[in-house]
Amino acid sequence: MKAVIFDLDGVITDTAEYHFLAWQHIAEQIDIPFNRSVNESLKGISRAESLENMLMIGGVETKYSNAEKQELMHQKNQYYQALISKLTPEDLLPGIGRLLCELKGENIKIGLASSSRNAPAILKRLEIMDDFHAIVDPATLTNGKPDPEIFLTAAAQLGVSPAECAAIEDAEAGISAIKSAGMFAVGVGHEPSMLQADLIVRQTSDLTIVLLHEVWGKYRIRSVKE
Ligand code: B16
Ligand code: MG
Repeated sequence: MKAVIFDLDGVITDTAEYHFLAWQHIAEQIDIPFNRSVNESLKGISRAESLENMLMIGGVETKYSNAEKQELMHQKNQYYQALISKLTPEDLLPGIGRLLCELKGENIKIGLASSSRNAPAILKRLEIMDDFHAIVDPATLTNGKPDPEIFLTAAAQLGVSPAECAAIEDAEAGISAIKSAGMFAVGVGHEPSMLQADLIVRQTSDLTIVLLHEVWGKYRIRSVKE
Protein backbone atom coordinates (compact mmCIF):
# COMPACT_ATOMS: atom_id res chain seq x y z
CA MET A 1 0.00 0.00 0.00
CA LYS A 2 1.84 3.07 -1.26
CA ALA A 3 -1.08 5.49 -1.37
CA VAL A 4 -4.48 6.08 0.16
CA ILE A 5 -7.02 8.04 -1.89
CA PHE A 6 -9.90 9.68 -0.07
CA ASP A 7 -13.38 10.64 -1.14
CA LEU A 8 -14.40 13.89 0.57
CA ASP A 9 -18.13 14.21 1.23
CA GLY A 10 -19.13 11.58 3.77
CA VAL A 11 -15.58 10.35 4.39
CA ILE A 12 -13.48 13.33 5.50
CA THR A 13 -16.35 15.52 6.65
CA ASP A 14 -20.11 15.27 6.77
CA THR A 15 -20.88 17.61 3.89
CA ALA A 16 -23.11 14.84 2.51
CA GLU A 17 -25.69 16.26 4.91
CA TYR A 18 -25.19 19.76 3.48
CA HIS A 19 -25.68 18.50 -0.09
CA PHE A 20 -28.93 16.91 1.15
CA LEU A 21 -30.14 20.18 2.69
CA ALA A 22 -29.22 22.21 -0.39
CA TRP A 23 -30.99 19.83 -2.80
CA GLN A 24 -33.99 19.69 -0.48
CA HIS A 25 -34.20 23.48 -0.70
CA ILE A 26 -34.26 23.28 -4.54
CA ALA A 27 -36.81 20.42 -4.54
CA GLU A 28 -39.17 22.45 -2.34
CA GLN A 29 -38.77 25.44 -4.61
CA ILE A 30 -39.76 23.55 -7.78
CA ASP A 31 -42.22 21.30 -5.93
CA ILE A 32 -40.80 17.87 -6.64
CA PRO A 33 -40.54 15.02 -4.09
CA PHE A 34 -37.18 14.57 -2.36
CA ASN A 35 -36.10 12.51 0.60
CA ARG A 36 -33.05 10.81 2.08
CA SER A 37 -33.46 7.75 -0.07
CA VAL A 38 -33.35 9.85 -3.28
CA ASN A 39 -30.38 11.74 -1.80
CA GLU A 40 -28.56 8.43 -1.19
CA SER A 41 -28.64 7.77 -4.95
CA LEU A 42 -27.01 11.18 -5.62
CA LYS A 43 -23.96 10.59 -3.41
CA GLY A 44 -20.72 10.84 -5.35
CA ILE A 45 -22.57 12.01 -8.49
CA SER A 46 -21.80 15.40 -10.09
CA ARG A 47 -24.01 18.46 -9.54
CA ALA A 48 -25.42 18.36 -13.09
CA GLU A 49 -26.13 14.63 -13.01
CA SER A 50 -27.70 14.97 -9.55
CA LEU A 51 -30.13 17.60 -10.86
CA GLU A 52 -31.03 15.47 -13.90
CA ASN A 53 -31.72 12.48 -11.61
CA MET A 54 -33.90 14.58 -9.30
CA LEU A 55 -35.91 16.00 -12.20
CA MET A 56 -36.39 12.50 -13.62
CA ILE A 57 -37.56 11.09 -10.28
CA GLY A 58 -39.93 14.07 -10.00
CA GLY A 59 -41.30 13.35 -13.50
CA VAL A 60 -40.29 16.79 -14.82
CA GLU A 61 -37.18 15.90 -16.83
CA THR A 62 -38.32 17.90 -19.89
CA LYS A 63 -39.80 20.90 -18.04
CA TYR A 64 -36.66 23.05 -17.68
CA SER A 65 -34.43 24.66 -20.30
CA ASN A 66 -30.64 24.42 -20.05
CA ALA A 67 -30.50 28.00 -18.77
CA GLU A 68 -33.07 27.21 -16.06
CA LYS A 69 -31.14 24.10 -15.04
CA GLN A 70 -27.95 26.17 -14.79
CA GLU A 71 -29.82 28.60 -12.56
CA LEU A 72 -31.10 25.78 -10.31
CA MET A 73 -27.56 24.39 -9.98
CA HIS A 74 -26.27 27.87 -9.22
CA GLN A 75 -28.86 28.33 -6.47
CA LYS A 76 -28.11 24.89 -5.01
CA ASN A 77 -24.43 25.71 -4.93
CA GLN A 78 -24.98 29.08 -3.28
CA TYR A 79 -27.06 27.46 -0.54
CA TYR A 80 -24.37 24.76 -0.16
CA GLN A 81 -21.54 27.29 -0.06
CA ALA A 82 -23.28 29.21 2.72
CA LEU A 83 -23.34 25.97 4.75
CA ILE A 84 -19.71 25.05 4.11
CA SER A 85 -18.50 28.56 4.90
CA LYS A 86 -19.05 27.66 8.56
CA LEU A 87 -16.84 24.55 8.52
CA THR A 88 -13.90 24.43 10.94
CA PRO A 89 -11.25 21.78 11.72
CA GLU A 90 -13.72 20.49 14.34
CA ASP A 91 -15.83 19.23 11.44
CA LEU A 92 -13.35 16.55 10.41
CA LEU A 93 -15.12 13.22 10.87
CA PRO A 94 -13.83 11.22 13.88
CA GLY A 95 -10.54 9.40 13.27
CA ILE A 96 -9.70 11.16 9.98
CA GLY A 97 -7.14 13.55 11.50
CA ARG A 98 -5.44 10.62 13.22
CA LEU A 99 -5.45 8.51 10.03
CA LEU A 100 -3.87 11.34 8.01
CA CYS A 101 -1.10 11.61 10.66
CA GLU A 102 -0.54 7.84 10.62
CA LEU A 103 -0.26 7.81 6.81
CA LYS A 104 2.21 10.72 6.81
CA GLY A 105 4.21 8.95 9.53
CA GLU A 106 4.67 5.96 7.20
CA ASN A 107 5.30 8.07 4.08
CA ILE A 108 2.19 6.73 2.42
CA LYS A 109 0.97 9.15 -0.23
CA ILE A 110 -2.39 10.83 0.24
CA GLY A 111 -4.76 11.75 -2.59
CA LEU A 112 -8.22 13.22 -2.99
CA ALA A 113 -10.78 11.91 -5.49
CA SER A 114 -13.87 13.99 -4.85
CA SER A 115 -16.54 14.81 -7.44
CA SER A 116 -17.05 18.14 -5.69
CA ARG A 117 -15.86 21.37 -7.30
CA ASN A 118 -15.97 22.81 -3.78
CA ALA A 119 -13.39 20.32 -2.49
CA PRO A 120 -10.37 22.69 -2.28
CA ALA A 121 -12.43 25.27 -0.34
CA ILE A 122 -13.56 22.56 2.09
CA LEU A 123 -10.02 21.21 2.63
CA LYS A 124 -8.87 24.76 3.37
CA ARG A 125 -11.61 25.30 5.93
CA LEU A 126 -10.73 21.97 7.57
CA GLU A 127 -7.03 23.03 7.52
CA ILE A 128 -5.85 19.77 5.91
CA MET A 129 -5.06 21.01 2.37
CA ASP A 130 -1.31 20.56 2.88
CA ASP A 131 -1.71 16.89 3.84
CA PHE A 132 -2.63 15.99 0.24
CA HIS A 133 0.00 15.12 -2.37
CA ALA A 134 -2.61 15.16 -5.14
CA ILE A 135 -6.10 16.65 -5.47
CA VAL A 136 -7.91 15.70 -8.65
CA ASP A 137 -9.86 18.55 -10.25
CA PRO A 138 -13.20 16.97 -11.28
CA ALA A 139 -13.67 19.70 -13.91
CA THR A 140 -10.82 18.14 -15.94
CA LEU A 141 -12.43 14.69 -16.15
CA THR A 142 -14.55 13.19 -18.91
CA ASN A 143 -16.47 10.69 -16.80
CA GLY A 144 -17.79 10.86 -13.25
CA LYS A 145 -18.06 8.05 -10.68
CA PRO A 146 -18.81 5.10 -11.11
CA ASP A 147 -16.28 5.46 -13.95
CA PRO A 148 -12.78 4.80 -12.53
CA GLU A 149 -11.25 7.90 -14.20
CA ILE A 150 -11.05 10.03 -11.04
CA PHE A 151 -9.26 7.30 -9.03
CA LEU A 152 -6.92 6.40 -11.91
CA THR A 153 -6.08 10.11 -12.31
CA ALA A 154 -5.32 10.39 -8.59
CA ALA A 155 -2.98 7.37 -8.77
CA ALA A 156 -1.22 8.82 -11.83
CA GLN A 157 -0.78 12.19 -10.08
CA LEU A 158 0.65 10.41 -7.03
CA GLY A 159 3.02 8.39 -9.23
CA VAL A 160 1.82 4.98 -8.03
CA SER A 161 0.08 2.11 -9.79
CA PRO A 162 -3.62 1.42 -9.04
CA ALA A 163 -2.71 -1.94 -7.47
CA GLU A 164 -0.67 -0.06 -4.86
CA CYS A 165 -3.63 2.12 -3.80
CA ALA A 166 -6.36 1.82 -1.22
CA ALA A 167 -9.31 4.19 -1.62
CA ILE A 168 -12.04 5.13 0.83
CA GLU A 169 -15.65 5.92 -0.15
CA ASP A 170 -19.12 6.28 1.34
CA ALA A 171 -21.15 5.92 -1.88
CA GLU A 172 -22.05 3.02 -4.14
CA ALA A 173 -20.91 4.91 -7.26
CA GLY A 174 -17.56 5.54 -5.56
CA ILE A 175 -16.99 1.93 -4.48
CA SER A 176 -17.77 0.78 -8.04
CA ALA A 177 -15.28 3.34 -9.39
CA ILE A 178 -12.55 2.11 -7.02
CA LYS A 179 -13.10 -1.54 -7.91
CA SER A 180 -13.12 -0.73 -11.66
CA ALA A 181 -9.81 1.09 -11.12
CA GLY A 182 -8.33 -2.15 -9.70
CA MET A 183 -7.78 -0.69 -6.23
CA PHE A 184 -8.45 -1.92 -2.71
CA ALA A 185 -11.85 -0.49 -1.73
CA VAL A 186 -12.74 0.64 1.76
CA GLY A 187 -16.42 1.43 2.37
CA VAL A 188 -17.65 3.63 5.19
CA GLY A 189 -21.24 2.95 6.22
CA HIS A 190 -23.62 0.09 6.52
CA GLU A 191 -25.78 0.38 3.43
CA PRO A 192 -26.10 -2.63 1.09
CA SER A 193 -24.32 -0.34 -1.39
CA MET A 194 -21.03 -1.13 0.33
CA LEU A 195 -21.12 -4.82 -0.62
CA GLN A 196 -18.47 -4.56 -3.35
CA ALA A 197 -15.91 -3.14 -0.88
CA ASP A 198 -12.91 -5.19 0.29
CA LEU A 199 -13.22 -3.73 3.79
CA ILE A 200 -16.30 -2.13 5.34
CA VAL A 201 -16.20 -0.01 8.48
CA ARG A 202 -19.34 1.34 10.12
CA GLN A 203 -17.81 4.72 10.90
CA THR A 204 -14.65 6.70 10.16
CA SER A 205 -13.40 6.30 13.75
CA ASP A 206 -12.86 2.59 12.94
CA LEU A 207 -10.34 3.51 10.20
CA THR A 208 -6.79 2.99 11.45
CA ILE A 209 -3.56 2.29 9.64
CA VAL A 210 -3.25 -0.99 11.57
CA LEU A 211 -6.62 -2.17 10.22
CA LEU A 212 -5.75 -1.06 6.67
CA HIS A 213 -2.43 -2.94 6.76
CA GLU A 214 -4.06 -6.03 8.24
CA VAL A 215 -6.83 -6.34 5.65
CA TRP A 216 -4.53 -5.15 2.83
CA GLY A 217 -2.22 -8.11 3.62
CA LYS A 218 -5.08 -10.60 3.27
CA TYR A 219 -6.33 -8.86 0.10
CA ARG A 220 -2.91 -9.03 -1.54
CA ILE A 221 -2.62 -12.75 -0.74
CA ARG A 222 -6.11 -13.29 -2.21
CA SER A 223 -5.27 -11.22 -5.32
CA VAL A 224 -2.11 -13.23 -5.96
CA LYS A 225 -4.00 -16.55 -5.64
CA GLU A 226 -6.85 -15.46 -7.95
P1 B16 B 1 -20.36 19.97 -5.95
P2 B16 B 1 -17.67 13.28 -3.17
C1 B16 B 1 -19.71 14.59 -4.32
O1 B16 B 1 -18.56 14.59 -3.52
C2 B16 B 1 -20.98 14.49 -3.48
O2 B16 B 1 -21.06 13.21 -2.87
C3 B16 B 1 -22.18 14.70 -4.34
O3 B16 B 1 -23.36 14.67 -3.54
C4 B16 B 1 -22.07 16.05 -5.07
O4 B16 B 1 -23.16 16.26 -5.94
C5 B16 B 1 -20.76 16.08 -5.86
O5 B16 B 1 -19.67 15.86 -4.98
C6 B16 B 1 -20.56 17.41 -6.55
O6 B16 B 1 -20.38 18.41 -5.60
O7 B16 B 1 -21.76 20.38 -6.25
O8 B16 B 1 -19.82 20.59 -4.67
O9 B16 B 1 -19.42 20.15 -7.10
O10 B16 B 1 -18.55 12.36 -2.38
O11 B16 B 1 -17.22 12.71 -4.51
O12 B16 B 1 -16.55 13.86 -2.36
MG1 MG C 1 -18.79 10.79 -0.74
